[in-house]
Amino acid sequence: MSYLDKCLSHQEIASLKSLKASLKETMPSITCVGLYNHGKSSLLNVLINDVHFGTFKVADARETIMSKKVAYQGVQYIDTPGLNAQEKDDKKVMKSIETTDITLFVHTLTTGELNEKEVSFLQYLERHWRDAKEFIAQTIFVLTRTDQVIDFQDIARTEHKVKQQIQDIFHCKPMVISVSSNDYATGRLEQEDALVHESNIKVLESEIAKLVKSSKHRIHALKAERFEAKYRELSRKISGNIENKQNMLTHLKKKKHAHCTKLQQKIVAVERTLRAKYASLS
Ligand SMILES: Nc1nc2c(ncn2[C@@H]2O[C@H](COP(=O)(O)OP(=O)(O)OP(=O)(O)O)[C@@H](O)[C@H]2O)c(=O)[nH]1
Ligand SMILES: [Mg+2]
Repeated sequence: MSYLDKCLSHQEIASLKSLKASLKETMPSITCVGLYNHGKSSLLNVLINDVHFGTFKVADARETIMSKKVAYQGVQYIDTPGLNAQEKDDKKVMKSIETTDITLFVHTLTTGELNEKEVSFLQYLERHWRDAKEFIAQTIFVLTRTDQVIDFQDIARTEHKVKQQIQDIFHCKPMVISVSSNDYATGRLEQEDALVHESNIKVLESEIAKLVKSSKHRIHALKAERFEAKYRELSRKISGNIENKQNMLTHLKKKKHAHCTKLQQKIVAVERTLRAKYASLS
């Protein structure tokens, strides 16, 4: 067992190794979050070009229970369980947002503006995020199911309301894009370019591409920062350990010295007594 193994736990060594390995990984991550059944998994399928909706499970009921990651064209796409299904899910989603590079906050247009649960989640995020502007800069609010809205003006009205709601919470302008995953998939399958265009997915993809490009440099810097912080923390722990051991050694040396001195004195005393006894015999 090396000295390092004695000073650090398995988890500490594993975490340092994985942070070091992550420096080589330059794949940015995109995470879809939002209330359940609002179209997160459908959108991710479309973004990875799976127009058959087979990769990320889609259903009318609450479907995604575990987070799922899929790598596609140099980007990691992450699906999360719906917000507000269970408290532990909200915590999972919060953690996913903290570690991802780009967030897609998905909301169904047909339900109108953001509801109370979404607003309170965003308020919670605003209170706990290190920098609200940073969150807004890495997030696109995606309004889904434009295909189910009859009056186009309703889309613009809801977009406007949602923007205002987010601005009231974060005090900066968000990016809001309305799309239809279904129209995009149908358009692609039936080769109807007009439907693909109408779905607005291409606009979303081009905004995502801009964020991915700008995030690449930031990602590496952030990973290096996380690795260095861990390295410093563990170095401090090892130095502390060495210092403790040195103090212990000095203490033991002193104890040994005191013990030897006492022993020596006892030997001298015994010798003296024996000599005196021997002299008294002769
Ligand atoms: N018409 C229409 N329906 C959609 C669209 N996107 C998703 N849906 C439907 O909405 C329902 C829920 O979609 P999902 O993609 O499973 O939603 P989700 O947010 O991943 O749901 P959970 O995993 O349960 O949190 C499904 O029936 C989808 O077919 C869309 O753009 N248009
Ligand atoms: Mg899902």
